[in-house]
Parts: sequence; structure tokens; C-alpha cells
Amino acid sequence: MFTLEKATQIFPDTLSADVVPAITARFRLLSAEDQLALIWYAYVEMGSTITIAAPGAARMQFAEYVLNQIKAMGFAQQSHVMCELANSSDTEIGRTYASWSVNIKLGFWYQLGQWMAAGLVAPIPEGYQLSANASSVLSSLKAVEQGQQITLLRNFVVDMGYDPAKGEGQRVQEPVVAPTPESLRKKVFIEGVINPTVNSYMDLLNANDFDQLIELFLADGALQPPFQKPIVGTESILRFFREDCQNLQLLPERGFAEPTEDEYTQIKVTGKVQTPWFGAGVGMNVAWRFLLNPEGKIYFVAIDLLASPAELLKFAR
Ligand code: ECH
Ligand code: GLY
Ligand code: GLY
Ligand code: GLY
Repeated sequence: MFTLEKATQIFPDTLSADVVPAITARFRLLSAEDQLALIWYAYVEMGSTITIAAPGAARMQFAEYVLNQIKAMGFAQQSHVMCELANSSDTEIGRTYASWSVNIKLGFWYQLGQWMAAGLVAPIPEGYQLSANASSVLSSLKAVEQGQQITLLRNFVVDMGYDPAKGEGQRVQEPVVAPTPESLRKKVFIEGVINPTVNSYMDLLNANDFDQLIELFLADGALQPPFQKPIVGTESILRFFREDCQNLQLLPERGFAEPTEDEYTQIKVTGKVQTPWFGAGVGMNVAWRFLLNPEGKIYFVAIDLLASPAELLKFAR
């Protein structure tokens, strides 16, 4: 019998980008001032090679009240509020921030970044000196692939604020977009894999058709995003799709399937994923590790951010 614990261990040779949790852990030890300055330097430098898309109005309305509050403050207080967010201090703004979905948090910082550049919000003080540890974390961040860099930035932003529910509460999320009309949908081709469930998974996620997508999962099925614990059960997975997975581009390339115990099938697929924030500018190298029951329903799927492009081609048995 497969347990969730056992399912998470299928395809044990898949190398994920361990540098991401390692750098994140070192980042967490830095002072709030260092954290903000480091993110600013990393963000400005990344901006010279890739373009970030402006968040839409439907998303920004949720952050507008707090953003205007901050804009109305003086520089000293603005810096203070940003440090409190980085410190996860228990403040009203910290609690509101924690209640937002990931994309609203990112949109909030996107706007503050624009205002910092325009001189409307306190900049990183001119000549600010990063501590030795912070410089070292920044060099490590600059040395990793772009997909890993944006994952790090996203982690940093997600961790800020004060969440009394420790991630378990309901979050404020933007409206769910309508699924792509059937006539405009494209189908993926995955070399080495002919499996209707896996192909439908990719096509339905690409079409934002979350109601059909969730039907592919067993009621007690699970989905494990990169560097996270599995999300278990259709209700939680559907909420995650609606909250976090709109407008992703899944570009699977190749894979292979093999039978496993109890007439289950395990399938590993590798390829790229694009986020709407960076579009085709950043392709993240990922693996999907599927475990399907005898009826072809998804019992488990993990998405791993791969350690290197070489992992895309690693299918040795
Ligand atoms: C400034 C200085 C002060 C402090 C801060 C600042 C602003 C920072 C900003 C950062 C913006 C960062 C962004 C990062 C976006 C990253 C997105 C990623 C997306 C990855 C998605 C993946 C999807 C995988 C999945 C697949 C599935 O099959 C199932 C679902 C799912 C500078 C002001 C903070 C503005 C925008 C990494 C891998 C494939 C698991 C989702
Ligand atoms: N057998 C392939 C893998 O474990 O990644
Ligand atoms: N997690 C979806 C995105 O970052 O766009
Ligand atoms: N502009 C980024 C997004 O829509 O997710």
C-alpha cells in the first residue's frame, strides 16, 4: 500500500535545487535592514536582464489601503514599517500582509519598489553597507540560476508579516480568471509519455481550468509544490490552484512511465515552467513526479525545482 510518506519518495534520484532552502535559511538570520537592502540590490540587478510584469488592478485593490497608508508616511516611518514586515513583528499591517495570497504580497512589494525608485517611499540609504554575512548571501543568490533567484525572492516575500494562523488560515485572494475557451487551448506533447491523466493535467492547468483539473485527483490525493509540504485533499488543492496557480505556463518536454506496486503507475516528466510575473523571460527547470492509481487518478504529484539543466535529461533507471 502506498502511503503519502512513501509516495513523496518516488524517483529518489531527482536532484532538486537545495541551494534555495540553504540560502533562504542564511537570509533569515540577517537583520531586517540587511534583508531589505539585499533584496533591493538583487531586484535592481535582475531588472537589468529580465522584465517583471505589472500586477493587474484586480490584484492590487486588496493592497491599496495599506499601500496608501504607507505612502502618506514620512521616510523614517516608512522604513520602520518595512523593517517590521521583514522582522515579522506583530503589527496591524503585518497581520493584514500575512492574510494576503502570495501574488498580492508580491504585487504590494512591486508597488513599493516603484515608489522607492520614484522617491515617494524611503529608499535604501545611500552608501548603506551590507554586513559581511549579507554580502555573502547576496553573492550566493547572484550565483544561482534565474529560476532559483526568483524562487528565493518569492520565498523572502512570503515569509514576511505576522501570521497568527501560521499559514493555516484562509487567505485574501484575487478573483479567479475564467478558463481559456476550448477553441483556444493548446495541447502539450511529452516525449516518452502517453498518459491521458498527465497530459490532461498539463493542458487543464495551462487553461486555468481548475474545476476539471481537480477531477483528476483522488479525494485524498496530494500535491507537493517545490520546497513545501504536500497539500492534501481535493478541497485544499483546489484552493491552492485558485489562489496560486493562475496563468502559469507548463512546458513539459519528456518523461517516462513505469509500473509500480499495487498496479499503480509512476511517471516522471521534466520540462520548464513560466510564471506570469516574468513570462518567457525566465524558464524554471522542473520535474513532475506523478503517482497514479490503477484507474489513472492522481494519488500524488510533486513539483521539484531542479538543481541544474542536466536534471532535465536524467532518466537512468
Ligand atoms: C524591494 C525592496 C524591499 C523588499 C522587497 C522588494 C520587492 C521585491 C519584489 C520581488 C518580486 C518577486 C517575484 C517573484 C516571482 C516568482 C515566481 C515563481 C513562480 C514559480 C512557479 C512554479 C509553479 C509550479 C507549479 C506547477 C504545477 O504543476 C502545480 C502548481 C505549481 C525591491 C522593493 C521585497 C517585487 C515577482 C518562483 C514553479 C508546475 C506548484 C504552482
Ligand atoms: N530513475 C529516475 C529517477 O529516480 O530520477
Ligand atoms: N505561483 C504562481 C506565480 O508565481 O505566478
Ligand atoms: N503580473 C504578474 C501576474 O499577473 O501574475
